[in-house]
Amino acid sequence: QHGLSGADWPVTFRSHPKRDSYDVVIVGGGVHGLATAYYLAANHGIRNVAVLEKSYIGSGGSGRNTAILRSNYLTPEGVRFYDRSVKLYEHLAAELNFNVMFSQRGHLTLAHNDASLRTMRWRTEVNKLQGVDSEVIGPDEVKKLVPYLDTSSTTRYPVLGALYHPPGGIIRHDAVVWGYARGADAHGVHIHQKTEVVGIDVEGGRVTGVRTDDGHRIATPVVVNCTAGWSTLISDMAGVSMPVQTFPLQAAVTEPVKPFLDTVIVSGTLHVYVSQTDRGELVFGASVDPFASYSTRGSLEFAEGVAGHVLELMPALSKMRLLRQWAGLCDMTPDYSPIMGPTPVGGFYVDVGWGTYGFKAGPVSGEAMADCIANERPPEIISAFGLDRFEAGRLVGEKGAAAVGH
Ligand code: PYC
Repeated sequence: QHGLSGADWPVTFRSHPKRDSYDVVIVGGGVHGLATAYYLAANHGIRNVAVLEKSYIGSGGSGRNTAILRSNYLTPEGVRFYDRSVKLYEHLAAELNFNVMFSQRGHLTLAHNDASLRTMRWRTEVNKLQGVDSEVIGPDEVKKLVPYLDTSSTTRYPVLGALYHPPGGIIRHDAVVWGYARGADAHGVHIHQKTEVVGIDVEGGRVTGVRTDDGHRIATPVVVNCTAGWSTLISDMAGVSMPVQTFPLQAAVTEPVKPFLDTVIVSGTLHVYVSQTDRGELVFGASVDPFASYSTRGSLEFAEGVAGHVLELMPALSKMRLLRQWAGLCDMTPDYSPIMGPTPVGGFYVDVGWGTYGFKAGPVSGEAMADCIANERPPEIISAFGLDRFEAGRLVGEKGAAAVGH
């Protein structure tokens, strides 16, 4: 008996009445929105900040991902950016005084053909040039790291090698959300759950306020769109159109079993990734669904497909039972890189277009967006990700670094 009932649990963050005005209003209470609020307050002393969340915090992509962290991307801009996130994650438990359970267990992207091996070598070289630990290893080394993986040469898609990325791993995603919420709250940020933004007021080309579904009008000179799934709808309210299409991405977990898998395994060819949580469940993910939709329901096609491909990798799992499955919404951009920074509407900022990479980018996005708002210009680390790159043709192609083909 621990002696605590629910009523005795310490409050993670407080509720407040809404103010009539804030210096900054952040739309979206996931890891991006909460981290932006936290760093605005902690790094820049901007505390009169509201985070508006239409459901409960972490109910979108932050609670629906597969909790994988890594920085083994393809472009120098992407590698530098995601590496800063991994570095922030490494110190996040100490920064927030909250156990986020980051397990840097190593990340393996399997290559089943020559073309994939070539991409893995390319990524390795780009990673090393940016100081990120990645290397291509052969099937024997893969087998040592993952004894249960079928690395025989007789499978349909034999393992020819892998991109091994030791700093990659998994984390407790809810703890990241709660930790940032608690940290932001301690600095005076207001977090308003069950508050949907239904309008953004723009006058003379500048944001002046937001309207919420409970009838409030909140005046503010700065609105930050930190949503996923609804990023185009929120941007449309400010009159800014986004080159984004939204697709569901499904995932599933099994019943818990004794720990046997202490790396993250990804197979782009088989469209599947697998890791084992600290509770012993196996977490499976795949590609986005093949059609644009806002649905967050799981499908039988996904469960069948993922199970079949996992068994091609690890036939010994055939008796395991799936416990649950779910979907999150992925806002795909044309180049698979995010859209971050100011927009043509004064005071309207975006931190959107995360595709399947959003959760892992939470800390660096919060840090960079806070810097961007406080100093009124994008910091170097996100300068390549501006909305204007599509018109200027300066794309940052990260499709080749997707965990699986989409
Ligand atoms: O990019 O590592 C990744 C990833 C895993 C699941 C979705 N995206």
